[in-house]
Amino acid sequence: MHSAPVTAAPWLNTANTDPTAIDRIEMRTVRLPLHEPFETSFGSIDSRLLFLISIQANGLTGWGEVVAAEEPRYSYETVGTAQHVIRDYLAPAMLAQPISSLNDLATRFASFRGHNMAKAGLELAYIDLLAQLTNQSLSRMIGGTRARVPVGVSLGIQSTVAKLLDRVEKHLSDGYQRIKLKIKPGWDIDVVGEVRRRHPQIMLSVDANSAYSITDQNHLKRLDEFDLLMIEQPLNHDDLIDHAKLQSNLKTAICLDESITGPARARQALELGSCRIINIKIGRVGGYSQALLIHDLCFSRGIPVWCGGMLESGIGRAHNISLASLSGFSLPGDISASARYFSRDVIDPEVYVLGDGTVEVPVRPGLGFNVDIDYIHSHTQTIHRLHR
Ligand code: OSB
Ligand code: MG
Repeated sequence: MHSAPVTAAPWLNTANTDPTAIDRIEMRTVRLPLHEPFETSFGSIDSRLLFLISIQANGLTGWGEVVAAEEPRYSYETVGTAQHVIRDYLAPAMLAQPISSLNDLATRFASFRGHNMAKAGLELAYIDLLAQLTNQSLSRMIGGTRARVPVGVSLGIQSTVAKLLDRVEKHLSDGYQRIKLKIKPGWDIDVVGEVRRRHPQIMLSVDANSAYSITDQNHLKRLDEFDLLMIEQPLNHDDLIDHAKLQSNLKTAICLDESITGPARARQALELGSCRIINIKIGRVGGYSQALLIHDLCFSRGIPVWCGGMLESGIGRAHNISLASLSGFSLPGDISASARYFSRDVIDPEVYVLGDGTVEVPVRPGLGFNVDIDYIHSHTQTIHRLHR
């Protein structure tokens, strides 16, 4: 069954280069319009305010992305809180002395509570830099084993079922291996039933983003008849207990997203039986250091994981692809083509989905994509530079 070796990731604890002295950290906000509004149970957005991080050391630039949204809906973090926490706490800790390993950086960050997306943005930039310094791809750096990763697409709530069916068909014909439907009360059983009737064989899942409570148990049980791959985060964002109750009454696997804020929560969720699948987002859990620990925990227990998405630019997307190349990521990730969200991405080439519903894992050193700095400049709203 699970005979392949777990993540090697020796650099987690041991340095494989001389300590890296970071010269400068740059925080930048960039607004990109979305092709079409993205609606979840939180509401609808029609543009994405990206928060990009670049760090400089040894004449190289490492890129990361803070995935926080503008409003504290999915998470309490926002672009504003992340700017504050990075500027006043995390960047000074990062610049204080040369960094000897990811573990060294994660240990410095651990003394500040929460703000996982802010921490992750800096970890991403550090790992990109380290990959360039050691002349290897991000995937190779973290012990990835896949040359291509399977991908699915997350479809927002639409104004009509006909429009949704249209989106489903388009993305199936683009090759996506799994369709995920956002649901909320009033946009659930009938809609999912309609999609299932039209597409009896596809890998189909739903994501409620916490729109239900345990008193909706009988309602949610009706989803069992649609042979779904999973029901993602049906209940409260910080709940594990009610999810365990619900899971014991459902045939369909529950996947937790919002509730899994780190390795300890992942362990607790598995011990309580709150879910059978875990969605790993590097931002939500606080960086590669934490994502790898959750991956390894789940791998050792035979729990499938997959890589979630946060409407990232190509920079965050490139990091997600590398994460999803680890052996435990056995289910399709929310890693769509750049063109799914943006008419033009900040990387070149953009992320493409191949006809078989996979994305190629880059082999070039670092991110594996060129960062289109001119395009970024042209859409930049704010820049803050922090120096050693
Ligand atoms: O719950 O997975 C989620 C987007 C923003 C915030 C939360 C979620 C999502 C998505 C889209 O579902 C995933 C993506 O394609 O980036
Ligand atoms: Mg989700």
